[in-house]
Amino acid sequence: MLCLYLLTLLMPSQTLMMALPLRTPDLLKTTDTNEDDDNWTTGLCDKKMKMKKMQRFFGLPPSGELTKETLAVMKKPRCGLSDVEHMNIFNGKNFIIRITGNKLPIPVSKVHKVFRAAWQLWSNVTPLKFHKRDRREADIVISFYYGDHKDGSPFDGKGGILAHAFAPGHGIGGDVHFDANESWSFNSTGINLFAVAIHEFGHALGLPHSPDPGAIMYPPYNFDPGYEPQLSFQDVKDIQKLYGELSWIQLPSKRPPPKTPAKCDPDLSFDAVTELQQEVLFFKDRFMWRKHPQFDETRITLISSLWPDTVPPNLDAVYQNVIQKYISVYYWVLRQLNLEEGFPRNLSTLGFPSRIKSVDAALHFRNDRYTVFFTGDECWRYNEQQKMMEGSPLLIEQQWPGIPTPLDAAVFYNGFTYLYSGPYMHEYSLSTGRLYRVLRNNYFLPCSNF
Ligand SMILES: [Ca+2]
Ligand SMILES: [Ca+2]
Ligand SMILES: [Ca+2]
Ligand SMILES: [Zn+2]
Ligand SMILES: [Zn+2]
Repeated sequence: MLCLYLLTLLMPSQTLMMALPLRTPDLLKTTDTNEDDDNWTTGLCDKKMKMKKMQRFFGLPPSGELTKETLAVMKKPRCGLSDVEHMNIFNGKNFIIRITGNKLPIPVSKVHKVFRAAWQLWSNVTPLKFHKRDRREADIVISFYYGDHKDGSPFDGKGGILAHAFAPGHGIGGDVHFDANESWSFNSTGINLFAVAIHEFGHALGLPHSPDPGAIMYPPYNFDPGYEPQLSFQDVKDIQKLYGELSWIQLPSKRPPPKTPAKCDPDLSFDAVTELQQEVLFFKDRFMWRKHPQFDETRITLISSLWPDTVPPNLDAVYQNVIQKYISVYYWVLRQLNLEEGFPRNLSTLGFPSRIKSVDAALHFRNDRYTVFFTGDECWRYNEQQKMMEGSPLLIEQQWPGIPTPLDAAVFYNGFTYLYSGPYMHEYSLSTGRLYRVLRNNYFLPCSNF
């Protein structure tokens, strides 16, 4: 249960909004579709198509333009394999592993332990067996290299490419190389060796990159200190397709691997929903969907792809605040992409009594400059200008009749109020407060399956 956080977004002024990466002039230019048509023979179109493909892969609005946000994703530390690499598989099920080179600033015995734990994750769910040997002929040779190491893919120093692996095959096939210039670590400082090793061993066994942001085979490095690296449901499915399966019962944890939330899941519920500039963001666990008015598609992506890794998963409530000044609370305030100084703070300093440990949802009324917080079957009205709670809480059912409590999330969108509870969202008129429709949560994402 990690639901103690309230994340508030500040959108102070129009000028600042324009400076934000989510809405650069570049992005706005993409509505001009004629440019695409005019240039399609010149190769520019091809470039744009590639950019769009890349943006889709990472859950960004597929504008085809090199936006600041796209650039940020491209600059993230990542694996050196191209996302369209053709892969094959090993014939056998028993692999000899050799670890070479002792030139590391981290203890070798610990490195070996990390590698063993990493390949065990793969052998836990398949009939594959790994044996570490020091003899020369090995299927998978693991090495750390500086810069150019004569395999046609030189490393680039600290940052950028972290490691690469060769698809299964003879000789260099199945081998894994780590960039010795990285600050490898066993925790969240620097680059976590365990997380990268699991990913690279996946390649060594024949797995390509996965577009599932919850998969270990997703290309950008995204170690989250609150989340132990592990194979996701998709990773397990993919490796079992290549080498055969073991049942979940044989898994040491006896628990099925974590599944990335799916927008077509009829039971899908949200942790929080908010407007952010022209977009609507839907949060779930470590993930979010971004609905942009210019693009029909909504792709899932990691929350950490937009905000710093310090923002926790399983958010309680998120809202975009148009007023600049803030008070002390146990919550998170982000200005643009950065955490505001002094946050997170205690929720009680907002004026909540000590019995309120977390909020379920928040709704920000920008014109009247107040925010409604939902807790259990109550709602609290917080005056953003005077920075104080207004009076006692009211019962939610008095304000919004027909909504089951507690709520999961709340948002204004297209002139309506949407309150989320379980797999349904309730659409209320902004002016009359009347309940219009009860819809599936994925109505806006959308899911075409039903
Ligand atoms: Ca090899
Ligand atoms: Ca590097
Ligand atoms: Ca919530
Ligand atoms: Zn990779
Ligand atoms: Zn190499």
